[in-house]
Amino acid sequence: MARVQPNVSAQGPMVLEPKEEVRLRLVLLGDTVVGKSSLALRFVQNTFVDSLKNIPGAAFLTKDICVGRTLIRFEIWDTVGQERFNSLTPMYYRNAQAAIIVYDISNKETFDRAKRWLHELWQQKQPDIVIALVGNKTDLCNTRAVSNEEAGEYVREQNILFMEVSAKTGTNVREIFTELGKKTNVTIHSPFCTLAFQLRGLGLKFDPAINFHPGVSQTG
Ligand SMILES: Nc1nc2c(ncn2[C@@H]2O[C@H](COP(=O)(O)OP(=O)(O)O)[C@@H](O)[C@H]2O)c(=O)[nH]1
Ligand SMILES: [Mg+2]
Repeated sequence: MARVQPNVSAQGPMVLEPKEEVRLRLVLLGDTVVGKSSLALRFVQNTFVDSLKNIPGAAFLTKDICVGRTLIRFEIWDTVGQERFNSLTPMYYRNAQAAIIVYDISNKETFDRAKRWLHELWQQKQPDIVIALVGNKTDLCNTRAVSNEEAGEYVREQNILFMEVSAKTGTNVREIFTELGKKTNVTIHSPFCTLAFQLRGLGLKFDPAINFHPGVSQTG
């Protein structure tokens, strides 16, 4: 069980227990080589690997963060290359509570592909899924091909979260996950999810997730 870090105040150490814990199943979507795995690794381990071939094929990572008094356990599902062949099945994102659709700001084609992923997600009609569009590689702004304005205008129409980030420098990476966590936490308090919590409190497991990848779990 993850613990909340002690909060040191002028009066001495004070431990703030979380009022609740939520599990958040998040999927990463987007074209190949846009930096999905790099974003996950930056968020979970605060590391960056500059060479594609050195990036481990992490299918499943976890990370706990506190948002207010809520401990959010992100369960991050990353593809291990299936997106390259357009072979991601809807099963990959069917039970997701949050999705990050990634594009590379220096590659217009990946932005167009991200729009198609969003369209695909809307078609699934998943209630309460919280979606963020993320423009990665802001460190490559010299070769930018998608302007912040263009992407911003698009997300306003779609009413989803949007942030430009860099997995390489770490800019905005924690921020976008935190924003998603906050928004999902609001959504999670729908009557359906409240019931799930009550069942859990009674010791009954409510687990709609389908695990179909073997994977490693990392908490930190
Ligand atoms: N310059 C730059 N390169 C990045 C960034 N994020 C990822 N990359 C590189 O882009 C390539 C693809 O990254 P990867 O995470 O494997 O992409 P994925 O196929 O979407 O999972 C790798 O060579 C990464 O080092 C970034 O923010 N800036
Ligand atoms: Mg990858």
